[in-house]
This record gives sequence, C-alpha cells and structure tokens, in this order.
Amino acid sequence: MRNLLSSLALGISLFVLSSGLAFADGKIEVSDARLRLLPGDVPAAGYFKLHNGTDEPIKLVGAHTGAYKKVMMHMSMEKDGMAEMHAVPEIDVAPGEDFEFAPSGYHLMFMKRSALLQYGDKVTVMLKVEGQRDVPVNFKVVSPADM
Ligand SMILES: [Cu+2]
Repeated sequence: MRNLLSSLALGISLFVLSSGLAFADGKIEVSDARLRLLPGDVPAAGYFKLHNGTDEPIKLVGAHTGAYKKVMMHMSMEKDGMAEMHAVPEIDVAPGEDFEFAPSGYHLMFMKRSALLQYGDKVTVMLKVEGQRDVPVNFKVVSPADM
C-alpha cells in the first residue's frame, strides 16, 4: 500500500513538473518529421510539424544537414492545374502556434545528397531559427508510398 501511494505521489509530482516546465521554460517542438526519399538524385522533401512553445514569435530561416549539400524551404502551389514550387526565405510562427510542413504545401527541399540513405534511416537536420541556436531534428527516411 505504501509503495502504491508513493508511486502515485511520484507520478503526480512528475506530471506537475512536466506541465510546469512546458509553461515556464517553453521551447520549440517538432513532431512527425519525415524525409520522403526518391530514387536517384531527385530532390527529397521534408515534412514536419513545428510547435512554438515559447512566449516569443519565432522566425524559421532555413535548415542544413550533413546528408544533403543544400536545403531550401519551399511552398507548393497549384497554378492553372500545374504544381509549382517557390522558395520561401522565412516563416514566422507566433507564440503557441503550430506550423505544418506537409505534402502539397510547405516542405523542406533536400538537394544533392551527400550520403547513402535507406528507408528507415534517421537524418539529423538542423532547423535555423533567427536569433536562436539551431534546433536539431531527427527525420525518418520514408518512401513515397509511406507518406
Ligand atoms: Cu520543393
């Protein structure tokens, strides 16, 4: 009984601690990060969801990784029935807001692969946020069929 009570108390204090941290020491959180790998030297696309858990607006200004020589932020849009892509120099995310990089919308474009990659691999990508330290994110390498 005492064990149960103390583990219960521990559980509660951990819960309080973690929710307290989320409020007091907010951070930038990234989830569902995946890199869609295509055969050959075709550029790969990166998708993820970013949550600005800080109390300041943040400005995403790019990304870099050891696995590709060049990474750009792109936006896809349809024009006259044709898919087009534009480079996006920066993306603002207000405090508490989410921003999603998703198929048919914003994506990271990975060009000139410099490492051999296989489906299931993890690729570390550094997201560049103006005025802050780079945010390291592990992207899972997936096939287009898994998207
Ligand atoms: Cu693109």
